[in-house]
Amino acid sequence: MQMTFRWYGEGNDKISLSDIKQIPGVKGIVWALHDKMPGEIWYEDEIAKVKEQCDKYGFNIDVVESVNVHDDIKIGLPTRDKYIVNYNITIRNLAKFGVKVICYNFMPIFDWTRSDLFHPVGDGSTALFYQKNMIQDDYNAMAKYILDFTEKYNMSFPGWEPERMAKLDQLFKAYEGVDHEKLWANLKYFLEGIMPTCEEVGIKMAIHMDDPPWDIFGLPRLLVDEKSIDRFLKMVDHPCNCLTLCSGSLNANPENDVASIVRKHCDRIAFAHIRNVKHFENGDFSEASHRDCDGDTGILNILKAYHDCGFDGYIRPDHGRHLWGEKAGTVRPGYGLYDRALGIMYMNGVWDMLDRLEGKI
Ligand SMILES: [Mn+2]
Repeated sequence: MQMTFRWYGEGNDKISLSDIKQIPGVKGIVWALHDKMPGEIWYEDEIAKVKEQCDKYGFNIDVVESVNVHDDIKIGLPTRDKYIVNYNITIRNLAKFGVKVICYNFMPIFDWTRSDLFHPVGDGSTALFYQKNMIQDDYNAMAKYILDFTEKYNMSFPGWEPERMAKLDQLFKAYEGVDHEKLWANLKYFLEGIMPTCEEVGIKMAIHMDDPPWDIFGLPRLLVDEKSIDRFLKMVDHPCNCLTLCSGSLNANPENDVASIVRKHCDRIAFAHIRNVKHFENGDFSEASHRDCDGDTGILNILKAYHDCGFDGYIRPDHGRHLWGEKAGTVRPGYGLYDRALGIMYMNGVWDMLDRLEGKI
């Protein structure tokens, strides 16, 4: 495995590359141009700037998360072809700077969704929290909670661009008639439009699981369980059509056995997100530390599965809790420094021991 750490960029992240350099074993920065709207081309000079910043610390920029997909592609409008052309140009530009994996998602309108960004865990720390009965019918109330937060603290979240969120009712109208089958067809059309470029320049497209893995506000969600992952990989059976297997997103549904999905599809997992989730009986869930016993996701089984498969792809700790003074306004929700660094050390520890038991180190 190749350990990475997500970073939101100079001036957009309170965590510095120098901070990240001090976490043992981090080889690469998972990055993006966060001021880009979905559908815009990423230009070479903009990419070169990030590469230069990361080069100074010896970090690779092999993984981008995310190049967001324009709504017209997801809806299947005639204008999608223009945005697919732009996407291909961005893929080519990224490849010129050594990028190997592009993480993206295909969720209609909303990206990851939570009802509380700083929920007390019980030990003095806070974490992202999903209260099931809060995310039912009123999408405007949920969007308002997120947008008020981003405005108050002057930050933007990928997938929650205020420009898009301002037109929520219009967006919902545009997605009318886009049911699961239509969305699958639109995803296939998109992938078939970019696979030749990916093959030519050696980039893997790695779709992120839907978070949470079920329909919300009547919008279809596709990448939700083993069956849907099987369908996705078969639908476009190409070595560049890969997964960002997010253990936390999948395990928000406790029925999902992430370790067995790892064993089944390891060769098509380009990027692994490791995150632990704690479930409550009423269907709510909270994010937890990466330590296996702090949640229900089965982190040890998942890491063992990756190790058994000889996984040499990219991996990163996903969301962490907020610790030691990290709070709203000082930290991006889920993306503090400390708990993700602890998560890396936990993963390093497990991985090193598995290597040792096999005599590899
Ligand atoms: Mn994830």
